[in-house]
Amino acid sequence: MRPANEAILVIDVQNDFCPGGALAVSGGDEIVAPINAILPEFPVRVLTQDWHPSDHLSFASQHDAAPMTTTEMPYGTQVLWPDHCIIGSDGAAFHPKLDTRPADLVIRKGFRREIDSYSAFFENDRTTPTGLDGYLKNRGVDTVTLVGLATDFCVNYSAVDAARLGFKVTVIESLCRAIDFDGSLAAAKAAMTEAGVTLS
Ligand code: VGL
Ligand code: ZN
Repeated sequence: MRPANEAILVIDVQNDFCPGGALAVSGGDEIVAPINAILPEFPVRVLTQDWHPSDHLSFASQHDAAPMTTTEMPYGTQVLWPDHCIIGSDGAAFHPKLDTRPADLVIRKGFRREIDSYSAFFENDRTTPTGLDGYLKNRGVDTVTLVGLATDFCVNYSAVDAARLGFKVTVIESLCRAIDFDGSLAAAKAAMTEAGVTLS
């Protein structure tokens, strides 16, 4: 068991991000078994779940636009995604093989129509908090390890925010998979490194 100040954050290991899902990440299901294996090593365990209303403004369908194009939102440029992780749907459920029983907390994010939320800590305006920072600090956590989907979006944003909030941050790359669209993986790795995140 790791020391009491360490948490694992398992980001968005959900059906829609796994093969066959609405926003499938190649190899997304390969990380499930090894995540199950390391989860019990951490004294604090948090799972996140992307959780959107069916008319969420990150969906291309709401803009009559093609998926994977971009639009300008009040908080900046937003990638327009296929409809995914709709509240209560099978696609939004955790991968059936993910062992969710050891989790202490499930953080849902992206539930406000007007704003996307890649990060487990802040919505995409980078200021509206999810509450996770307070939860972790209240539990005495100062060190976090991130795994999950997708490396270049939700893992990246969560890791960079965690570093910005003063946590010591490691991303285990072998327990993540990327969307890797339009150079996003290389950009994400550069952003994480720049923020002081350890890529292991
Ligand atoms: C994610 C795109 C849209 C992710 C979530 O979990 O990385 N990516 N919503
Ligand atoms: Zn989403």
